[in-house]
Amino acid sequence: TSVAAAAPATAEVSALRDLILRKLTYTLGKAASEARDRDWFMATALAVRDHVVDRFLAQMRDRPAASGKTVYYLSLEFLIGRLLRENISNLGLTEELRAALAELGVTLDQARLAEPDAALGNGGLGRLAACFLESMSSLGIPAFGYGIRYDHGLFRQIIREGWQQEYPEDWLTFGNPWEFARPEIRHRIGFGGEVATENGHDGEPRHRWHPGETVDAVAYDTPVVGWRGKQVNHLRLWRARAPDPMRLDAFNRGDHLGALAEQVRAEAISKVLYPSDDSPAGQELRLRQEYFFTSAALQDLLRRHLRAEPSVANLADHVAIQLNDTHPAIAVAELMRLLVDEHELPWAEAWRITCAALSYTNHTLLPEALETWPVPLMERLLPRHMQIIYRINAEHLDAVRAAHPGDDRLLASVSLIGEDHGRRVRMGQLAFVGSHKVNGVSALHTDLMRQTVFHDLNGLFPGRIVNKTNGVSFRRWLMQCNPGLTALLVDALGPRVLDAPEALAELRALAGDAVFQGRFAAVKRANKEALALRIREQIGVRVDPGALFDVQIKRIHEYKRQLLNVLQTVALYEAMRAQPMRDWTPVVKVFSGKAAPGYHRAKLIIKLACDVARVVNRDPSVRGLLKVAFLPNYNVSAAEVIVPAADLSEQISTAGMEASGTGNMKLALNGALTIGTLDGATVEMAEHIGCEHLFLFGLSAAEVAERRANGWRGETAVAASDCLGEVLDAIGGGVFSPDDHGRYRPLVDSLTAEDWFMVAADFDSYLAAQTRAALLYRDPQAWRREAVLNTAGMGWFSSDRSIAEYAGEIWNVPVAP
Ligand code: DL6
Repeated sequence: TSVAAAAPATAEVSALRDLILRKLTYTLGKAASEARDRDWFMATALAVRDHVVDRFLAQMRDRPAASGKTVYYLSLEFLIGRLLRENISNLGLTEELRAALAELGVTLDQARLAEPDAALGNGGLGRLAACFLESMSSLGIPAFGYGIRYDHGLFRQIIREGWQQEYPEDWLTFGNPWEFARPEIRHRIGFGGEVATENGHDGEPRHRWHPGETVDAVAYDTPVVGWRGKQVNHLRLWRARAPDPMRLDAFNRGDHLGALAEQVRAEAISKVLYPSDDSPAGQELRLRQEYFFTSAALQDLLRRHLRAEPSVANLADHVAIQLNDTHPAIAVAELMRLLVDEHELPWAEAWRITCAALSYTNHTLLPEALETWPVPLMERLLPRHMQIIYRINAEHLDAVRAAHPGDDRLLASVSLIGEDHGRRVRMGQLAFVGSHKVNGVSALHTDLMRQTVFHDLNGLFPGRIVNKTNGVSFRRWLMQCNPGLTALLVDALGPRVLDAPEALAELRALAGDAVFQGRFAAVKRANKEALALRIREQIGVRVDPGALFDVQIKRIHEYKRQLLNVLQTVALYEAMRAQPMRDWTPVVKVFSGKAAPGYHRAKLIIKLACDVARVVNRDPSVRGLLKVAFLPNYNVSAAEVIVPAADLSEQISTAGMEASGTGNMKLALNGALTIGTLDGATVEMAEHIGCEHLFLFGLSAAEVAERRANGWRGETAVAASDCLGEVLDAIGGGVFSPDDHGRYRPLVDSLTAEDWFMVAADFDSYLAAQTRAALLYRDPQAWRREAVLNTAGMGWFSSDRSIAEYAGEIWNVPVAP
């Protein structure tokens, strides 16, 4: 059932059916009798796309109303997943389409599930960008998302004997029906070469960059449909093309490979998504990707601006450019270059425009993820930008010196060039200095930004740092992924809940109502049955849908502490074996997530989870009361099945390390109870839901910092714990790895030594929280009440709220009422 499940009008259904058939026949060249699911998906998507084209073109054509401002959201990642269900739901076409396909003998699910999952992102940062674009359309904010059209998105994960293996992902193999190729929208991107200095007519030297190498950025546009089809924005992704398709002279000489070498080098830029979300590989290709899409975006928006305005002087009145992390931070230097060198503005005026137009979102405090580039690499690849960065830095440091004479520590700390590991350009500092606002993504994260990485810059530019707590699209993460719950909410609260998520708060009055609880639980049960089926089909493990579904789905990273969850699983397993006849709460542990390919520790944690699963799932002495499932190839589409089925949401990062989290929001919105630390946006969730309705545990961010400063060692926690020692002995001694007894020794040793991620430190407190959860689950009424209260408290975490805050405080654009 869809959200607006009124009976579809016959005429519309027939028109849609005919359109799909025409697309199938005349665009795809397939007979209906021959068509596979994929063909039906393609034909359907093309038909749906026709419904948005007019509004899509209107965005291109019309000047934005009122403020006259367009938002440009620059992001190296857009984790969009599948679009069919989102588009038809936002257009209110779901029932028409279902009926139209039925007349063709096809189910909506057949077509829907044949859509590839567009994984142009690694995790939270990319998915946030996708939710934000949809929210901008829904709020009627004219916007462009700019990114890269990767040929291959995030790798496909296969688990072979417990080990992660990576395979290329192929979302474009059969074509992408949503996008419009725009070969005529093409910008030239330079690399390398030299900078010539001439005398300008005003006596100022003029710099001209003569790149040694050029690549073309070609646009591909995907419509982003807002809720109720209000506004259709652009996701404009750039593909790298060589200006010349090959060296014909070399080809004719018989040097076939050599003839194509330049093309391959140029086009490598948009070949593959960089598969890490936590560390810049100081690799040239990554820097090329960053500059490539940033330059294309800025050239594009300047060209659009100049189509309507006589000059670039009023650029900042018409554009707001949001830098999603430091990946597009080179925009500071590139916009200056375009304004000063190409449009011949005086430096000071260009700087004023640049700072007024740009703003920057920080998404992590992990030191390894704060991008820096070696100065020699920058000088070679982007020589003019390096000159510009030097000048920005010189003026910035002059101002600091004037205000704080003799403070060399401060100068070193706020300089755009770091000297610690060779001379490197600090992209975070560059983005900070060149933006009028810098934001963190949760209240805690923003506070920590002020106290740590940007402490000194915050002192120099008070008020520049603001908080914008993340949110998620309720269309995707409630209405589309959980139609059962949505129908129940509409029934209980009225259809306005679809447009006004704050209405969810009214659920509180129903939390104790046994009838409502029963309906809420029935929806959850159906979703759990669907997940149980998926688990059986994917990995052959049978699970009981009546068990507590305890879910940890996210990138695999030490700070996210999947290891802590595995340790507790082992503790529970051992306890069950020791007392087999106790009245245990049946539990299914669901893990899913990818590790960066070079992150060996994270891959070892996956292997451990799989080894534990193998032993536990086969052990008759636990009588099926504990099952462990590691579901391979986590992606947006998988999350859409797992999130609605979760009872317990694991948000157990080391406090202070998760900037925000957004999975925490999706799961709670769908009625999962959170077991978590006071980290990221979970802190604010606890405030909105009521902290007594979460299973909170563990050290606070301040306590973590204090332990680290005082040379904490995990062995202290092991000595104090009743069972941690046994758990570590079992894992370290090879109980779960009989083929390689020493496999997990390094993992275990790190927990007894430095225990940087406070896994040992938090273990007992986590175990106690798990016990509280298991006990509560035995009282279905009490559990259901909590589940309803969790959904009720989540209205504030809509990405519409986040975007409205960006619009008001950062972009200065109005939001349609
Ligand atoms: O802001 C979106 C998302 C947060 O919810 C996560 O807490 C955070 O880890 C993630 N950050 C990254 C950082 N990658 N880089 N650079 O993905 O952002």
